Amino acid sequence: MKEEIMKIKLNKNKFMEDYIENLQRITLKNFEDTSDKDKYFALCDTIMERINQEWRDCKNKTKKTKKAYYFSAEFLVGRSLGNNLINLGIYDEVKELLDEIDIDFESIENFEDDAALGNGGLGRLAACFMDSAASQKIDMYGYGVRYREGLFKQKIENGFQVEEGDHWIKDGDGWSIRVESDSKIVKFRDQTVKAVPYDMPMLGFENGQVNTLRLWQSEPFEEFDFSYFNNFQYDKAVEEKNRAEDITRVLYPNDIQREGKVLRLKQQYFFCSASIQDLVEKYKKYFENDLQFENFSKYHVIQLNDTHPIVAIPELIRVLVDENGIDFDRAVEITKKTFAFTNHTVLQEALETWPKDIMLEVCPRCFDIIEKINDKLVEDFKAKGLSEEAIDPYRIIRYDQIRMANLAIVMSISVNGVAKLHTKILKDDTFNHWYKIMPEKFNNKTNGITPRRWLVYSNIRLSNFITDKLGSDDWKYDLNKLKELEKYLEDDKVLEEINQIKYENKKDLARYILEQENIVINPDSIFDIQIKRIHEYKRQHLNILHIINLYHRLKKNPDMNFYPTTFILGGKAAPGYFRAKAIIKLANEVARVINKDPDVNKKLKVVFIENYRVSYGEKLFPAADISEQISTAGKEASGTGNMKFMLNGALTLGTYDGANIEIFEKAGVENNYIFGAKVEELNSIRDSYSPKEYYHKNSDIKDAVDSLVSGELNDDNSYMFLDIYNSLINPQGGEKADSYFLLKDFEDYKKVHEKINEEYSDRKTWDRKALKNIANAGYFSSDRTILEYAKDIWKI
Ligand code: 26V
Repeated sequence: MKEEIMKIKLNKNKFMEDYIENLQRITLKNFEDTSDKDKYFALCDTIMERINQEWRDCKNKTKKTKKAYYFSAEFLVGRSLGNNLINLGIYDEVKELLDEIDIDFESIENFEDDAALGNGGLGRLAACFMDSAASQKIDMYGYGVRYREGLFKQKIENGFQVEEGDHWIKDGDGWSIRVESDSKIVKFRDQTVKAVPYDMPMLGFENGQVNTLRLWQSEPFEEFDFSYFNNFQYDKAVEEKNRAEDITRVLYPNDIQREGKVLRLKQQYFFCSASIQDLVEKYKKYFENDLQFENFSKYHVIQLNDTHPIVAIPELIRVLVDENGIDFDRAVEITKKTFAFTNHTVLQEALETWPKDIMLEVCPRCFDIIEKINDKLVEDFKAKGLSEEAIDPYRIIRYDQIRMANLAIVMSISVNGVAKLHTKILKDDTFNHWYKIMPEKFNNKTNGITPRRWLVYSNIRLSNFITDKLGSDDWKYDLNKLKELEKYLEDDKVLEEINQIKYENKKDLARYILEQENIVINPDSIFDIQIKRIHEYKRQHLNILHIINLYHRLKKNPDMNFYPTTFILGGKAAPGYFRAKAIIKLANEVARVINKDPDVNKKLKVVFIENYRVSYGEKLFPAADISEQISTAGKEASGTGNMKFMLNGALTLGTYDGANIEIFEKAGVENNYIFGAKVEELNSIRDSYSPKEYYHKNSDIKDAVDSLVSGELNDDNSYMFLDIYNSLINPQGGEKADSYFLLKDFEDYKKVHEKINEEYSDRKTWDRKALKNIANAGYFSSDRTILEYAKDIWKI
């Protein structure tokens, strides 16, 4: 492995010369008159110039080889500058060079807006996969949407979430190349637009590989427009322009919750159509003799990231049949060998279905094709003697709704879940009917994270420590090598170093939080962190109810044995998800009350991070002592934040859910904190569960829940706290009480917190547990995950 590595040799003088030259050229200014922002963009330019040759070489040498295509409506890339420098192996050198001309790298870095082209886990996973594929020299292209506005920016006003637009490219985009000549025409029933690709280089880690992330932007189809201009119909022309640009104007901010909007399906069809056209066009160019597309599936495998890109399936059939004269049945056969499908959630509200009339309004031909596939499927089942009723769960179209997952399962070579437990639930439950008739399609690919961004770049102290202790940086290429750190488990000096690194990281975070949130926190306290999208199933309100109860107990009993703790929460709520917004208001209100109370605020602090995002995460993960992963068992498909915490030496406080289970397995249950009911138990009590019983029997639960409506906490007459209260013990309008089992798990959660609080003072034991977690995080590298996809599914 290592021999192949072509660390780009940095010719320092040349780099500096180019940089200053670029800076002055793009600004038409002398060096001393340029701004920090100019300096940031000139640095992007200089790096893009340096990788251009390798990028072209990679594109050229893979023209006629089998490639994987990762189709995803979301790529949550975050910032690229630091990461690209790390992957090029020139981070330190460039930092030093800039230093020589009095440019502070960190301050320039802040001029880069996050590319927040995703909601959460699913989008960030796609970005980690891009990094890992390039780092493992796997030829994988990403295909997606270039949203003009990324995920909204979150402002906290008087404790409430307020959303603001995120026009992330308003000052330019240093990391994309607009490839005008590869533009495609996408036809909707009522509109024709031009899809223009913007290519982002995805750099492998110190290996010379540059893959491509191709994001499509919707623009007016020119000829069409000009006719209006020529006829002086300016308003009409502008209107058409806007209508075209609307398609990729904004990322839908709904994580999990689905929304049946025409524009959303248009986005999906838009990027899938452009991408499929791109593949077919290139295939015809490089394999000009294969007019029958005999070998198409030998050269292409398309991985569908959840249900969002599934419309690519009928689109490939359409292009083959309507535009290339392939027979329908053959086109279906070719297509069936090309696609693979990943599911990312078992929550019913996220499994996409599209009403027939919307599909007809957007891409009528796709509906035709889906209907044909469905008819054939139903016919086959009938031929096998199945009754109408027995066929129902398999139908792709039912009650005029198109069930996208069913379409993908029929038409794919592989269906996978994203953690062991999740895949088991898919097989036993969600897709059990499919599993029964095609078990060979189902497989598990436990998620992972890229160690470059989430350790090498974001936690330099720990990264240097590891290299120092292992005597080389081989672990960056093969994260399993971290296992060798276990030889230091009994080495007091090394454990003390781990302790010191965490402490320095906590001081950094404390400084940053003071700057950003204007809250003073104590780096000597336990940092207990829960950062993720806000959702009832993730149970941030369990965390907050526990904090309320803890506060009351501390207040009543000031001499209580208690290790000072800082609870940090962060995350965005979907703008239309009232209860998730209520949870944010509650967190902020609890923080306000506690932080200003002199009786407790030396021991207890609560922080709600404003606008949690990738670049804030890079500061939070390295500083955590405790990683809160407290979803209701069976609900979190995998989780990936849990892995980032583990890799940075935090201990997991978690339920038996998603990848937590595998984390406990690898690092040892005794080195983490597990609590709560398991899936089997919850399944068996689901119908008889009575949260009121828990409420009446346990005075801590009653104390916490009552505080939602006692007047102690003020929700500014929004009725938000009453809504949370009702959801737990006083359900309205047919809703089930406490459907996420907070009250059932409360007592266990409280106990495990007490255990943590007690055990934290024995720092040597704690640090040993942290080391045990770091040493066993190797499995959770997305390098391992992507290699499994390549070997088991893609066969490349
Ligand atoms: C669904 C929808 C529905 C339509 C509107 C927009 C939208 C946007 C995103 C989603 C995806 C929900 C599924 C998801 O994000 N799952 C998460 O995937 C992570 C990566 O596999 C995994 O770690 C998390 O546990 C899982 O919740």
